[in-house]
Amino acid sequence: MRIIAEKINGTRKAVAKAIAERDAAFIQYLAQKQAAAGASWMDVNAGTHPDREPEDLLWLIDRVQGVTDVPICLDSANPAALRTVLPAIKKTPMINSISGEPERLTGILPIVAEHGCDVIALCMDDKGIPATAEARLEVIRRVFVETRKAGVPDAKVTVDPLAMTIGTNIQAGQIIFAAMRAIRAEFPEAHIGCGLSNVSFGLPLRALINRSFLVLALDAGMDTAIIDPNDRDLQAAIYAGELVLGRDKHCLRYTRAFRAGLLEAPKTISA
Ligand code: THG
Repeated sequence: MRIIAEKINGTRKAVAKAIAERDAAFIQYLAQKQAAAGASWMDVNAGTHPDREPEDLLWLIDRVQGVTDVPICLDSANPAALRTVLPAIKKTPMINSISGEPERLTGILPIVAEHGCDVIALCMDDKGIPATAEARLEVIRRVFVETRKAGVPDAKVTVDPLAMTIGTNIQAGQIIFAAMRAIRAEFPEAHIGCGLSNVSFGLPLRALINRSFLVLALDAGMDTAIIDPNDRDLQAAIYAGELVLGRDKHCLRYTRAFRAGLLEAPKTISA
């Protein structure tokens, strides 16, 4: 599983405060902890102040790059912010995200193509998130027409089918798994990834639901997860899930993770 570490996100209260106070130590603590837990990319999101986003994002990136060389996943829909920070980035970043929305395709896709970035493509357009798996596939087909036209190889695209809240639609899980299987079949070179935060919204014991969702999504073709890599229970479920699905030759990664003490308590870091 490719892991995009989610904790450096300015929509979280503690991170918003750290950005406002330029608390480098806190950001670097999160970066180091997530890197040590095996992050493949470090998602960096400066929050919801469009006027301050370019400078806040640049500050965050400089802090992260000061303590780890894990590549960055730029979580921004703001072309101006992306263009501001790109010259300062050491390793080619992933960009999170484009979608079928025309302004994202015109504003962000050229940046992705120009810099040879990986990119996350959301299954939505200017009309919102389609209700069915088939309609999400329709949207993403149109996005692939554009990424291919721009010269971005399918293997650099991670499709996010956008997991919705099961508490308000008991079919939401099945819709996502069907979308993942259809994407895997039609775009075999592309990656599939999503975040978990919406899945369990409004329900008790959210972590339990997220964990079950993630293991079932593995079987549906998901290979990239936007998660807290320090969540031991979630990591343990991934190792065990990949083992059971036959994706861990000689059970090597599972047994190695066990011996390294990665599959047991403590549950997560506190920040
Ligand atoms: N798809 C894509 N990008 C995304 C998302 C997605 N980026 C943002 C988000 N979703 C994933 N990132 C986070 C970051 C932090 C948290 C959840 C998702 C988080 N949540 C706390 C929790 O769940 O307990 C509560 C917030 C807090 O700590 O203040 O930490 O789906 N492409």
